[in-house]
Amino acid sequence: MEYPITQDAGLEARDDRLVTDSARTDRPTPDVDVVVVGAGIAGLYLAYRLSRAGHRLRVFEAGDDLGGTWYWNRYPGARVDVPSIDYMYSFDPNWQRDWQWSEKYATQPEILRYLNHIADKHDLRRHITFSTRVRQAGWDDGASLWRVRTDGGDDVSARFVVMATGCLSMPKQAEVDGLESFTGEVYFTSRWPHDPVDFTGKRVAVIGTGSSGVQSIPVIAEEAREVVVFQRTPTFSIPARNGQVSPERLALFAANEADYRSAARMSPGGIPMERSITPTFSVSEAERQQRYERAWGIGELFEAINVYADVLSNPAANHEFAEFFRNKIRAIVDDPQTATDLCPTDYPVATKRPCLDTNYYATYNLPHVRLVNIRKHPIRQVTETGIDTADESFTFDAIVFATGFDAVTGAITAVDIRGRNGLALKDKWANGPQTYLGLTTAGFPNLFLITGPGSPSVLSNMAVSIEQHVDWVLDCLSHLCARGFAVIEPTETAETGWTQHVNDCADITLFPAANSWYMGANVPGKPRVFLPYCAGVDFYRASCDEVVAHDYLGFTLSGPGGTECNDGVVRRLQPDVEMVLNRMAAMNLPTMESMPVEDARAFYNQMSAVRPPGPDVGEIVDGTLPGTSGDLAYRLYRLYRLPRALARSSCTSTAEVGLWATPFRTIRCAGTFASGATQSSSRRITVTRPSTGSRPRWTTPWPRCDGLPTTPRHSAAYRACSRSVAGTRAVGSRRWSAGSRETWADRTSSGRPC
Ligand code: N01
Repeated sequence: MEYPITQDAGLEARDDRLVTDSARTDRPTPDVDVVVVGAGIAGLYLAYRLSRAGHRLRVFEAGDDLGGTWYWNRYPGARVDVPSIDYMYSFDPNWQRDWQWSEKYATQPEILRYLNHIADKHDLRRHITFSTRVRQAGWDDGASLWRVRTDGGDDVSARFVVMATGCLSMPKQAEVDGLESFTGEVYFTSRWPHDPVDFTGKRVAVIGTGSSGVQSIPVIAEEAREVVVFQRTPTFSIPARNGQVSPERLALFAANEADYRSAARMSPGGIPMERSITPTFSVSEAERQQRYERAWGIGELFEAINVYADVLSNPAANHEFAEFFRNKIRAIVDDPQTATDLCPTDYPVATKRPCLDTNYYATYNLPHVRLVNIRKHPIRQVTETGIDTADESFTFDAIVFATGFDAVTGAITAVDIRGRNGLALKDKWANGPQTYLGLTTAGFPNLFLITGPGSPSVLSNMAVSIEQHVDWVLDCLSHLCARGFAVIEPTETAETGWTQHVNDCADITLFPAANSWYMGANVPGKPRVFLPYCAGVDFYRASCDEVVAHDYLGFTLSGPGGTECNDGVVRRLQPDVEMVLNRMAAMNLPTMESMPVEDARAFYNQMSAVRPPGPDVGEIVDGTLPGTSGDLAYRLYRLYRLPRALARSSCTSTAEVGLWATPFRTIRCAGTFASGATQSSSRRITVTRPSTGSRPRWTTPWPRCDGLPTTPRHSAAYRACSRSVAGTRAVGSRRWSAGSRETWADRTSSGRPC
């Protein structure tokens, strides 16, 4: 039995397998196969792929025209911060025949022209209903379809809904008192007027110094009579060194575009780049300074952050890099107090999105530009004529809010999405988003999220991540059709496992240390959870591909012909183990199990040597977990210093002792028995959090997992890794690159000693 995907009468289907006759099923035929919400970069690519595959679709777009982010964010100085030729579709072959980027970092108008060019070239507009906001989407379980309502009165049924709403599209509120009394002009960078704004001769306030503020302040200062910047948190910004598109990059394209695109897809950030494997303190200070200078000079964000392997995990390494930045700021800015205020000191570099700028810091040397540090001089209110701080009254003709977004989840939960049993997505995510692969969420069948929380999204080149997600969704629809399924939904097990993996990855980095929009910390009341997946585009893609290769691991597929579910967790290894293995693979080292134990131990010691020491280990507790072939022993080390994320937690599980010391809140054991059988077992720790607004992340019981981790190479290497780390028997201890935690328990086997 096939589910009723029907052919768009006006389209020639490219993939005949997808086109089926709805009359052959007894299910109600929906109005369309797919509703897409949003006509930005993701919505346009969905329109292209879905229409070419013969699906009937409707795209709803709240804006009066296409472009998403690039439609709304028209503020002065708005540009992309990924090189233009990397920030474009790869599906459009021979693009150089009819498109050329004029600059290394294209302006907003040029990117919008590009998106219009693509839409016209591939005839995509006819699928889009503009000026229409999707208000509600409800899953009808009986009919196995979505019922979608818009503010334009549309009531559309669809087999699938795809949220292509963008990660940075729901603006934050102004959050200042008295704005309604201001008689001058008010602008939001995220909703800039379409008509030109002229600041010539005006006194302008800018609130906010993230990417939008950093880009717009120098341009506004070129026109305005006076600019006062109200800064809550200073930013790290590097010079963009904009100009012509790099001839070297164009040459790479000309040589082999397919290879170039493929390298981007398999890179850490979605731009062809070797992942740095050099730890900061493994080289001399002179070499470090040389590399920092290169990072500052190259004018590319991803390259700069990639300067050393441990910038985002080793506090000491991060501190040194941050100090290099601060020295640059001090060297550019003339007034020492302004320079001090512009130097970020309360979060590690790159844990808030760094900026690319043109003349940002130098702008503060202009006589008509002034910085107000609102941590020292808080804004009291907006008045009729300007802004009052605690100790000064300012008069302005215009106020510009560059105060950012309710990022990643804001635009999704703005739609009233109701899944099975009427569950609202907003309620499900009240304590933080839970997704499987950032693409789907349990209880919401046939709902896809493009670059949703738990995927690399905002940490990557969005163009590459969007294409990967859309391609995955299209492949999934083909699979469902080919196998006669109508509905796909992730299991709780898979979702819990992935959500934990996303958090585990973040927890071994410095990201959680910042009050960033990555953490939801910029929106009052938003749960403090790290939203994107930080292990990289390459590793993420591998996970998505593995899920498919294992018969849609972690998904339930159902249809008239029955139900199929290969339940499981796609990433079981602790991320630091994964990191070691991936680094070994990058260095083309033999797998650990193929090394003599001494070599493996030496390798591991060498890797540990470049990490900072963790805190002292306290109490040690032994215990066992049941395995199918016998008990597995574990040893647990209790820490005296708690990881930051758990500092306010209390433990309520039976295995309380030491549990809050374990970075991953899971006891895991794995063993190889005399019979040769391998098995592992784990128990999830129950941690309740007394504070409000935090996610009850650790209350779900973890299913006992028998068998090996999914990747054979990893499982073998993991056993070898544990074995060699532990010595001949037993107990492993490990240092964490974040330095704020030390381990825990490793495993012993009750079978053959390892
Ligand atoms: O927003 P932001 P953005 N009172 O959240 C401050 C992408 N982007 O629009 O840090 C006073 O970064 C806030 O202070 P704090 C890019 O990914 C890309 O600038 O919360 N101040 C911060 O300084 C970027 O990261 C480009 O303490 C308040 C600023 O406003 C993301 O979009 C260009 C405040 C907001 O900075 C968001 O950037 C633009 C308040 N009540 C954007 N509330 C490219 O280059 C907030 N702030 C492609």
